[in-house]
Amino acid sequence: MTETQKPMRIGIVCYPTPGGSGVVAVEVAHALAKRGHEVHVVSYEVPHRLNTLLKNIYFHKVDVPQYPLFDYPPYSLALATHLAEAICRFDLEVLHMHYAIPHAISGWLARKISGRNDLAVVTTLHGTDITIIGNDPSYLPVTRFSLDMCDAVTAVSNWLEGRVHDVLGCTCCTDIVYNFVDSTVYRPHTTELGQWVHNGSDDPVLLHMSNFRPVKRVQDVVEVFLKVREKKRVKLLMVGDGPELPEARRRIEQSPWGEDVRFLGAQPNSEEIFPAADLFLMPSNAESFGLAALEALASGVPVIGANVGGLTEVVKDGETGRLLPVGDTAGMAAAALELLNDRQTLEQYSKAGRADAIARFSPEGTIKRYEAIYTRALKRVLEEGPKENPPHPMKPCESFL
Ligand code: GMT
Repeated sequence: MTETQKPMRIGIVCYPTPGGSGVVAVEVAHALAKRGHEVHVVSYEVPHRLNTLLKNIYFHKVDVPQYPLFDYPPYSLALATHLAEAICRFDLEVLHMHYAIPHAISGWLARKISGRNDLAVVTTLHGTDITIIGNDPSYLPVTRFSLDMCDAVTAVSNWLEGRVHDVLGCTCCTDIVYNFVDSTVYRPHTTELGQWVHNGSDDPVLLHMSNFRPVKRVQDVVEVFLKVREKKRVKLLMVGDGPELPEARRRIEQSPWGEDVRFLGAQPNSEEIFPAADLFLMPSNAESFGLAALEALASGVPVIGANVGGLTEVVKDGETGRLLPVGDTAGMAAAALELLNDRQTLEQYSKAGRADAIARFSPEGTIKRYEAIYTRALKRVLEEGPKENPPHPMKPCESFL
């Protein structure tokens, strides 16, 4: 912490599931706690990766009561109530919401309920909260309103920042704060898993790790593997779970190469998995950042992916990986083969990727950015009070009716 940075009491709200936004929120919480801030994490389950044994970290579970009348229990209201309680009980100064829906509006409501006009509400946008779900006609007005009423809004890439204005029509000023990686944790090293996967052979390993949702284009991962495997002995490691998993498994089992693929399911220690790979595959339809790609780079694993969204800001095409058009599995397979057949270039990419991850995505730099944003947001709210009126009052029929 800088000498002028005094410790703050910060509430962090996130999804507890293994997705990137929850992982980023928890890593931010850990890093803030290590820097002496008091951090209160609020969610409906203990988030994946949260280490509550760390000094300065507290976890508060949101209970969502069921009632026969509720087909859809209102989580956003239960969250607002729990947050208001936490604001008062722990005298929170800042609420940092990760993923706009529904967290941003719950934060706004919690401040109203608590009557604490000196509390700053900051929201970090992660991707589909703007590009897909936040933009759905049923949510767009509330997404726009809740972001416009925040004291600060951040986006995880330049690309996503552009979408805030284009897609939502928000005029909120959005800071770009890249996600980060701890390169002392994500680093090239020999792992037991690597030895197990190689199973005594020198065959290179392709890795895919995700939540296996359609946006990840997992079937393209299978396609790339099959195309590479026709030309070269390689193995494929599939890590994660989700709706696309059964189909991927079926296609692999029907291919002649089933023996060369391992499906590990969702795993907690991804830092032990990346170093086992030679290349990481991320052929997604959309990525506002691509945290797993960054973790791969820090682990010394070049990325073969799609040239979409914020992924182009994380992976340097031709230096730390190769980015090709979405769906170009032939191009991705060719790029993978080119690198695997040229160990010297692969090594060069691996070193460059790790060096770039350390240089551009360090935890220290990111946390200092967040501290500065909290301080600025607090100053704003203390001097001007919470915003009262949205800059874009909704017009009749503007949304969907
Ligand atoms: O936006 C989502 O799809 C969910 C979110 C998550 O919780 O996994 O993923 C997004 O946030 C990550 C962390 O900032 C980014 O690394 C991912 O690129 C982003 N996913 C998409 O844009 C599809």
